[in-house]
Amino acid sequence: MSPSLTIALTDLRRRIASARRWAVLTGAGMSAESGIPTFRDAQNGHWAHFDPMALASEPGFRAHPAQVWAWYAERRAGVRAAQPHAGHLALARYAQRWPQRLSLITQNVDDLHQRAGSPGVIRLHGDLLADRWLAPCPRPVVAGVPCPPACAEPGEPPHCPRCGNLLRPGVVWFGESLPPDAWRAAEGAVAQADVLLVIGTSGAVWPAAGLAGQAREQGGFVAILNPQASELDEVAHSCLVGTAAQLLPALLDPLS
Ligand code: BV8
Repeated sequence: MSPSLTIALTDLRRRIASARRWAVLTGAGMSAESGIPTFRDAQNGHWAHFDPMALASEPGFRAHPAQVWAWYAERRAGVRAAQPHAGHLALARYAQRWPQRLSLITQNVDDLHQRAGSPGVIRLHGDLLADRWLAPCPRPVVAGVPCPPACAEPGEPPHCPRCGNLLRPGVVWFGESLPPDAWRAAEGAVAQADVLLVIGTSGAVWPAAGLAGQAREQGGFVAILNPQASELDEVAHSCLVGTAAQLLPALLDPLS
């Protein structure tokens, strides 16, 4: 580890140790070392092969339901096969040692933080492993009979046999508002945070990316953990160049 990184880690650890409350915001890079592709990695990022607006949006799903459903099915299989790595576990150990001091906010739609044991994860962009109906059900009960279970044709999204409503992934698509409760919780956590650690995000997706600037404006110390430069570097006080699985145990285990 370079001397400058060691200094930055030591300084950040001291700030976390003296923080009354602090927060973490994670992005796809947090899951990279668990084998889940990020969005922008050129060699294997999801978006290297697809136009996110074409797929991760309601118009995209309505236009190409089978293709979008297949993309999410493939991603779900990848998440189910993945395991939390040392960075997820370090965050969970810290949270268990110091309950109520750390708020964990994620842009990710996988469940790795939860499976690692982190409590109360604030999920800004929903849950990849959940389904919900594409449209509000027009007639949930007909003649006393509730909706029949969804049925699926191979390769097609499941649909209601009575009204044709489609199931869709329980994620927030582009052009959709974030879950109000999650967004309020995230803004509230950042407002109280003496430190915000931003891990594994390019800072390209809003309004989540705005949380870093909000933390800075409110006097919080903003640190970034990322092996590469990001769009948030200019609002950071400190940039730790490295990966989540490498740096989080080094940062947090001495405190846990
Ligand atoms: C909305 C679920 C209101 C779906 C996702 C300004 C304000 C508000 C909105 C906008 C705005 N400007 C533009 C918008 C619109 C849009 C947007 O942000 N567009 C972008 C593309 C410009 N935002 C929205 O639509 C949001 N909704 O604003 O609602 C509204 C409502 C109606 C009408 C108008 C407005 C909704 C956004 C949510 C989209 N859904 N996910 C799915 O997953 O399929 S976003 C999805 O992409 C992820 O959840 C994640 O958030 C994002 C990808 O970003 P990252 O996580 O940063 O990943 P990326 O690959 O980019 O970067 C990885 C990073 O990790 C890199 O920096 C890399 O160096 C690093 N890394 C790699 N390995 C490691 C590592 N780091 C550490 N360790 C490693 N090992």
